[in-house]
Amino acid sequence: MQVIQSPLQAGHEVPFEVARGRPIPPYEVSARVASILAALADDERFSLRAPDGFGPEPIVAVHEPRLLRYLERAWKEWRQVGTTVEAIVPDTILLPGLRDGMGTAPEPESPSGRVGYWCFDTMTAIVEGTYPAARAAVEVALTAARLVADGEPLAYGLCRPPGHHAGRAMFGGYCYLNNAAIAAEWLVRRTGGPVAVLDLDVHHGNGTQQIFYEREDVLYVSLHADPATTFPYFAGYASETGSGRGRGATLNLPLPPGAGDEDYGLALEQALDRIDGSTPGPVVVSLGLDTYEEDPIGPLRLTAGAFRPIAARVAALDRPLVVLQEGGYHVPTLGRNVRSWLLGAAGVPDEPERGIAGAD
Ligand code: Q9C
Ligand code: ZN
Repeated sequence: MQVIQSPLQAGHEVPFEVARGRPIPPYEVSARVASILAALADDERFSLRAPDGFGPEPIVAVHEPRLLRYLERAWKEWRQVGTTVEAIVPDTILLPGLRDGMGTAPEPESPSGRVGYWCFDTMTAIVEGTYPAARAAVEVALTAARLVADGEPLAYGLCRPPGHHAGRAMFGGYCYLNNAAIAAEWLVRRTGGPVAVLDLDVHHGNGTQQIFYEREDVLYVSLHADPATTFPYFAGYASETGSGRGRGATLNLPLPPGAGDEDYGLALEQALDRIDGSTPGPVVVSLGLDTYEEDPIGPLRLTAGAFRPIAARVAALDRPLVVLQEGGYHVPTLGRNVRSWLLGAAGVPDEPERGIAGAD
């Protein structure tokens, strides 16, 4: 199986995230990719390759062009005003209520104002290497999509930073550009047919849902921890089912905190039934391993042994799969869990797991 990855991801390393009012060490770190690459190394079933270039067109097909311009310029802009900044984080965020009844606000001119116009949280800092990494993650996703469109049954894009929380005109949740949505839209245009997105990250993919909410040709199906108690809090409820022409083309399956393999398996069957009943086309999988029981921020409790059978169930859809990396923050086991998932998706029979350096 082809594994697409870019060394530019390592240039995105934020110094902290602000959570519950405090700066803390970031969870979304490049060591995550090192863990994954180590687990896939020296195994001829995985062929590593670099992404191709696609240019900005597939990005602005799903994102507001001014968001892309903002991300491109943000770091330079802070430098130009002469402010010393370790990382760009908003302190004043455009909550819709602020403009209630008064129409829209213009994009501010100052760097401090601008970041709060585009970014919805305090955990998604911008550093010098952020934009190149985010652009590379998109190329990784599109290269995986192209391989699948050209006939591969399965490709894995090791995207970092992740993407599913980034919406049409906003970013957050460790995400800047929505890799999965960009790949899905590219596939719709390339194949002329429908595409499904199966979001298995523990957090609801609010950005992906938003981008396709009124679309009937992109089915969005997500299993995630209940947003009533888990980020992103403001989207991912079961009552959200799409609107307009997209009515019925969004399916949210929230799970209570603490849910384990069995509850998850039942919800997965519902998710797969929905996809199975839709017009055939490629499936973009937003693969988060933050459903794992040891994940430091995910409240679900999947065991390591669950990932391979979950992936085998997804593969049983018998549709082309573009698997894209989203979250997963228990670095010592992340690579092993990704590897289990990919082998399950590829239909490789069960085998004794290799030891993981540092994990046991
Ligand atoms: N400080 C993805 O998994 N909130 N994003 C974490 C702990 C942000 C997760 C709370 C979670 C974002 C792609
Ligand atoms: Zn997540």
